[in-house]
Amino acid sequence: MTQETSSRDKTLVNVGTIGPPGSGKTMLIAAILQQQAQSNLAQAVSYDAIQKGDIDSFEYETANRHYTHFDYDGAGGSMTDLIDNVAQLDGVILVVSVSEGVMQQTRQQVRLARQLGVGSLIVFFNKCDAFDDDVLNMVEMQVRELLTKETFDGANVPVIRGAAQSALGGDAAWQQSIDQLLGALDSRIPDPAVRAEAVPATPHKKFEGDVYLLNREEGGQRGTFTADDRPQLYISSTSVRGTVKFPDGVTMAMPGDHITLTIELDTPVAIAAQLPFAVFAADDDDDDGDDSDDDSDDLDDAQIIGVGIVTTILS
Ligand SMILES: Nc1nc2c(ncn2[C@@H]2O[C@H](COP(=O)(O)OP(=O)(O)O)[C@@H](O)[C@H]2O)c(=O)[nH]1
Ligand SMILES: [Mg+2]
Repeated sequence: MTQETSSRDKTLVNVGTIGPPGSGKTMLIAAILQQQAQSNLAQAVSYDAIQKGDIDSFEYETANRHYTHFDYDGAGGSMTDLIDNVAQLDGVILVVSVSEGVMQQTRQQVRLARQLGVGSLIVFFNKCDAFDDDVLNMVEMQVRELLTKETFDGANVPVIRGAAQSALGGDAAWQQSIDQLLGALDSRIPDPAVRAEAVPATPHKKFEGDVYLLNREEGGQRGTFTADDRPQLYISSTSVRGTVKFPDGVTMAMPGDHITLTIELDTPVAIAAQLPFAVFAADDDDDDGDDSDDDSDDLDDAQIIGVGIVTTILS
């Protein structure tokens, strides 16, 4: 890029795309890169190249900002990716395809974003090329209702009507939707304050956490969650089994509940207050002999139960 001098002074902003598989996240990244490449503000990467999955973040600039863009694929395991670096995100782009509308993964990811403290959320409403205004209005209303329900400012969240594939294909009208999206990122995501120094994480086994149990619509469990469950926790990029203790007088919790849990991990993990984590149903039939606890592969097909934040380290 030939922007070296000016780019040095640009504000660094991290964003991520969430949204169900097939909603158009990869196409959107390709379209943004192509668009900004025309003004020398990015290097274009083809849809096929992005699709290979070897690149985990993408860089582009606007007049005053340098964006680093992460893609979260929306499949079960990628929730763990979002948990891993949500603390670095300044804003999230939720991609909703008009053809599918609000899906279970949409609900789950919005809930997760909320629980994990994502402040700025912008909706890219994709595949608008294929539908008329009546449909767009109806689906947009569902999206705003969902956001309101999840305590985002549903009425005022920017919903950009776009078509990533058409923009990528060179359709000037839809390329404008990419400009609108970038404009919304610039204006709606506040300049990041100086990032707080991360509290050094040291190995601990026991902590208290605030947990939200996802309901069925969000892809959570059907039944109750009790102290007899020994769930699989995903925390600090580690998958580890744990024992849970409920608050005094509480014996179980239902999907949709918020609960304070005391969690004791089977093995110590480097953790600190404010760290996000996810709770999965343990797969007791897992006898593949893979005891590795330093990756999330074993959680790809696991049933997610809840998402939480460490509040207090106990021991
Ligand atoms: N009609 C229409 N289809 C689109 C558009 N963007 C993406 N698609 C379709 O949706 C499919 C999935 O897109 P992709 O970006 O791979 O979705 P991802 O799984 O969210 O990354 C693509 O193969 C396209 O066929 C669009 O703007 N309009
Ligand atoms: Mg994709």
